Amino acid sequence: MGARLPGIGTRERIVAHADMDCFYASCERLREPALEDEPLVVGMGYEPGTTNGAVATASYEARAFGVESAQAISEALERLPRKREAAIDPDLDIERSGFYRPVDIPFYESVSEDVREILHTNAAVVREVSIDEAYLDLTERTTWDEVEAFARGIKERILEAVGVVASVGVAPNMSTAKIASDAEKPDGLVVVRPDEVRDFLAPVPVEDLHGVGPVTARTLRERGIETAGDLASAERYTLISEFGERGADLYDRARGEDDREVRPKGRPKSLSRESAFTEVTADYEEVQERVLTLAEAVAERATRKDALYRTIGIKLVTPPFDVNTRARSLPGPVDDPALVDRVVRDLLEEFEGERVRKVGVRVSNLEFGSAPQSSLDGWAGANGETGDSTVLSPAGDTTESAEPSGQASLSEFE
Ligand code: TTP
Ligand code: MG
Repeated sequence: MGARLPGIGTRERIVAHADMDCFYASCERLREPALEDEPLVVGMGYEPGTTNGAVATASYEARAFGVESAQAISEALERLPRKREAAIDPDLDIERSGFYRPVDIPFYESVSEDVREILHTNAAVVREVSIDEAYLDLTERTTWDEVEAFARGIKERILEAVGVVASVGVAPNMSTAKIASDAEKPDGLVVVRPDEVRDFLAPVPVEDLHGVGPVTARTLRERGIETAGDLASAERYTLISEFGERGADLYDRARGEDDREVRPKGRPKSLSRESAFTEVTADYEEVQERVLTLAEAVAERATRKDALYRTIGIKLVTPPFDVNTRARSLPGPVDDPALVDRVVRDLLEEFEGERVRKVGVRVSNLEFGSAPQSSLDGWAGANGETGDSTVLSPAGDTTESAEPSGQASLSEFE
């Protein structure tokens, strides 16, 4: 698409990017208000006897101690000991300690769902990117003169109705909006008008650009390119010869040129939930209860999304880190929570007595909008399947996996 002439015939799109602040920590504070304003770390592996976990996120108070996402939990504990340790250890300063809570994805998903509802009410198009962020096309809903107040309204509604804080960035395109939402976190609201895009981007370090991971950033820095401004004034063809088509994208985005439309995500191929035990357990009842809770959540989600499934599967991670998957195919697509419960119980039986680290449930081979096979007995003749070739990915994603939608979504996860 060619360059736009500002103001003539075209109206710049108004794109917002919303990203919740320290999302998992904010969720924990919803159900435990005493954690408000406290250093709070959400992660795994901090309980005595467990070691190799990582930080999922840290509240901004905990970040002040140097704790951050993806850090080894041992390092986090060094920087910010647990409050309960500090209370009994005279060598530790209680003022320099914090609270630790385990990750609870199903709960965070439910909070995320509430936020999404508000986003959908306020924008014609919403592209959900992860559990706590989404792009909104606001072009039809507001104007450049009014968008700041409009975006503030969205933030207020999220805070009032859900109780979490969102940072929002507004710009004429997705890549700039994403940088804008990050620019004044926490509780940020940054509007970058069309004529301000180049100046806004110029000082942004290359690693903060959409699509630049650590490897690309290092290569760019070796070439003396440290900011978006440097990229924007580099030679386009040099970037292309070095990085291929991505070089062209980088160049364009550094100049604030990004024509991607905000489009809803493609339909998921599967719906899944997983959950890890704080400690490995061989208690079959405990395992079964957890699996059935997940099964119920997955079936409920499928119903809500009008998804019919032809395959129901479970996953068990056993020590050290063996991923076992079992799945059963049904003769036809169904939406039947009771059936999910039965199949999952059945598939699980073989693992009675096993030590289990983590469990998951997935429905797949989804169909949308067609009539379900009404019979429960549909699955009586279903063929059992086992093994990884079925549906559960060993990578263990905790949410749904989406169809590629034609957008360059890879860069969003680099
Ligand atoms: P982010 O939006 O990257 O982080 P955040 O919301 O905690 O903090 P902020 O946006 O204010 O900087 O990720 C959203 C959630 O995803 C986060 O709360 C926890 C989870 N997460 C992980 O589990 N591991 C990770 O390495 C990262 C980056 C996030
Ligand atoms: Mg966030």
